[in-house]
Amino acid sequence: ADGATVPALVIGSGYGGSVAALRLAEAGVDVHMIEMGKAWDTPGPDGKIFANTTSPDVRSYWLRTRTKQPISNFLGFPLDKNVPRHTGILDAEEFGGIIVYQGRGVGGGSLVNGGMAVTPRRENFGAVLPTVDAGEMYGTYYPRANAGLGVATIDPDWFETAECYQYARVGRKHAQRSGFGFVFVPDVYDWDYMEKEQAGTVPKSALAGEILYGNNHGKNSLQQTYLARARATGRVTVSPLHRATSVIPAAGGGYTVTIDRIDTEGTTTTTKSVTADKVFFAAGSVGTSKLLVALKATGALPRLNGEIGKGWGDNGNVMCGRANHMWDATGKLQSSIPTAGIDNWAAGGAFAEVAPLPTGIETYASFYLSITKNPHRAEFTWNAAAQRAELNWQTAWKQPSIDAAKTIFDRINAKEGTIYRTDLFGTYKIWGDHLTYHPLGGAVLGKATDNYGRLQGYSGLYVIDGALIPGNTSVNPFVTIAALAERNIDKIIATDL
Ligand code: FAE
Repeated sequence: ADGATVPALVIGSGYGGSVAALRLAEAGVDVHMIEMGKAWDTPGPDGKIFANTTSPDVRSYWLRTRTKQPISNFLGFPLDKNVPRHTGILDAEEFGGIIVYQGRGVGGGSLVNGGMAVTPRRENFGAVLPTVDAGEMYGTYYPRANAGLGVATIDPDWFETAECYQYARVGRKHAQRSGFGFVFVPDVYDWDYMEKEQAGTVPKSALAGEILYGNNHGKNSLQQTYLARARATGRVTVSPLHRATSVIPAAGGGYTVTIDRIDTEGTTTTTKSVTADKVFFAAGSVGTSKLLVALKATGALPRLNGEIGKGWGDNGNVMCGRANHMWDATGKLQSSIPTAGIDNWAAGGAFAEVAPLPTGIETYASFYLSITKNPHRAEFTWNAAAQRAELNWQTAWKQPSIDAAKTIFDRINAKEGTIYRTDLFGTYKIWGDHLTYHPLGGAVLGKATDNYGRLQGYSGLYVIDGALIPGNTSVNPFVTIAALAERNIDKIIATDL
């Protein structure tokens, strides 16, 4: 309510925010979470909460009038279409040189993502978070996060026979024939449920191609895990369609947070202010960075240091497709949840997921999302004239990622006598180099904050999301975001409450 006072306010309900809310509540602290997206707990007119990937609708995009599908073309046909403007689930946020895809709603990115839950190899961790004790992370916090998220690996015997993973077996065969390391990618999807989908005994989600706009069954998003446990404490309240716009020191201590209540067309209906002893920025790498650069530049929080907005990276995301021979059919039925990975990080700086193309027809295509070692880091700055934060990423900065991905796919193409697909991202375009799903950084641990996420210059203000991680995790990021949040909140509860 307007004018209320709360002990802890969490801005954003993704991984960082959900971990913080649960652990604070367990420690006896009342927590209020605000989330600018919808609750995603009510079915639409079709009886389903979430839209299907093959038929995006009003639910699918955050305040756009036309869809912005990551794969924009197929066999020469553009796929995008007009939709009514709505606070939909997937934000395709456009900056100058990159589109950053993000989840919007209670559960943040966990609503839209593929659930791939990968812990980085320990030998790579020093490059991911150089100031963090790896022993503690691998001994305590990665296991805690994996357990809390419900991470599991596919039954390898089932993998060998499941029709829906023919595409992944083809991906494995090609990787191994070229001498690359093959790994199963763990996931938060309920593998028993998926086996039942394949057997035809339950309603389908992964096998109905659901991904990007939410999964109606099977996926353990944060709504089913951390947030469910947080709510069960009775100490956590969540306000959807509430957007934080300002945080300033309050006269009597703590911070006053200004919050816009928005309707489902994105229009502000009321503005409230709440005072909190402690404020946790958990709006995601982009959301937290945008808020902090604005608050520093406009004089709301002038003592934030010069590292605010810096150290942002795209986790080296780049996509491509390959055209297989007719004897390497990838299957009409493809699980939307990837489970196969090609690890060429040590030699070539690339970790590639064998991704689905769930079109319902045989495409003879193999499709991949690569995570690569890309040295470029961008910065958010405040444009006072336009009253908005801008990001200076350049599209050409994807070249090191393309080069790294080519260490895998040029070799596979040479071995198999195959070529790249050129029809997925436009006309005669091989590389999907226009986007990231994995924004990281902008308020880097040990730079903009201390080594536990406490913002420099202000006690009681914390960053606890992907903004802390300096641009790359060598694998998919959410397990690392959750594990780092577990580590930091442990310290904050022990010393700051
Ligand atoms: P995030 O989950 O983005 O949560 C931030 C929340 O804050 C969002 O719900 C926002 O709506 C909300 N918010 C923003 N600004 C405000 C504001 N001013 N006021 C109130 N609320 C606000 O942050 N990662 C993996 O590890 N494996 C995958 O398989 C994977 N697949 C992905 C697929 C897609 C399509 C996408 C988009 C991402 C994928 N990711 C994947 C990335 C992963 O979802 C992402 O790293 C995490 O969600 C980031 O977690 P944070 O807690 O930082």
